[in-house]
Amino acid sequence: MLGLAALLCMGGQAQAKKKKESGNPIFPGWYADPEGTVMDGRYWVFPTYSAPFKDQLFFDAFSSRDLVTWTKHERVLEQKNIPWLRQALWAPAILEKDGRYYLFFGANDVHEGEIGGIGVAVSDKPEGPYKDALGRPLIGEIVNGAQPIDQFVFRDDDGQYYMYYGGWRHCNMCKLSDDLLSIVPWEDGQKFHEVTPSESYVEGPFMMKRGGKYYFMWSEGGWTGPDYCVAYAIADSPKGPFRRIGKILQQDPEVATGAGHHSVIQVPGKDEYYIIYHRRPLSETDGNSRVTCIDRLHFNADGTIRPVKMTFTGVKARKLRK
Ligand code: FUB
Repeated sequence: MLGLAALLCMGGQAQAKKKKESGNPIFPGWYADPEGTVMDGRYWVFPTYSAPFKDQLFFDAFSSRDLVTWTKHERVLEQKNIPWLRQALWAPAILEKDGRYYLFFGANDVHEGEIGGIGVAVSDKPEGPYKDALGRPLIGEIVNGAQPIDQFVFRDDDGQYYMYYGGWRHCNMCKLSDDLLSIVPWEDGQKFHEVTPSESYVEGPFMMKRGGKYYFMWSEGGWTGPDYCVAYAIADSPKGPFRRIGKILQQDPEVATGAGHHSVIQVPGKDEYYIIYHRRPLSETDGNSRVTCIDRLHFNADGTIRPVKMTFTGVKARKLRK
């Protein structure tokens, strides 16, 4: 007869074998604005801790080798390493450059005359700890009506890094220096150019390149409500012009509301894409009740993006090649 321990062990193995899909959400807890990427041979997701502003004083991060099993890295960035953070640590943007890891963040929900805005923290490891690199915001001013939050950093094929950012219905773009710690003015001497793609733009810009075209995406609607969603444009240049094509992610009465503030992971070297986004479970109405989810992002033959089908199952295991 099998002992209890053996039976439990077999149950555990069956459980481990069963998990072939990520499920949605991909990890427990209220987490929003997820930035997904590949670094150091692993998938990573850096989200906002979704809670009252006064409690948003740290970021956790999550890593995975297959998109199915996620490991939590607690407090990769926290208040003790950002002297000027008071509240509302929002919307991480993460990238690796020359063996160092740069974590851009929004802090303080800044308004005119206040200290806050977009900062940058650096670490030698993707899992941190990250430390504020400047001792002050990289962008603390409100230019063209854009609140300095929701930055996304994009590296073009020529090696130039651009930052897109902005809340309050306006989006600005700037060039970053080679060390990613300052802003290089445009040819006309301006530091920021407005690239708001549509009257319906609200926040959460994201840029990616595919087939020589620039895919610009952003969130529309109010993030605390059900109508939050993601729309996109395709352009021939990173500066646009951006013409809104349509929505790619929105609420589904069968699945969730408030789906938005996304990012996209490309499997390196493959024409294979995953959208990482937050949404609100149907049982929830509180603005901060947001969970991080993943689904496939597909393109049509003409290069347009197919509307995302939100699922409860998530995606199948997808290992990265060594
Ligand atoms: O999570 C805080 C804020 O909510 C983000 O900065 C916005 O994009 C919205 O998702």
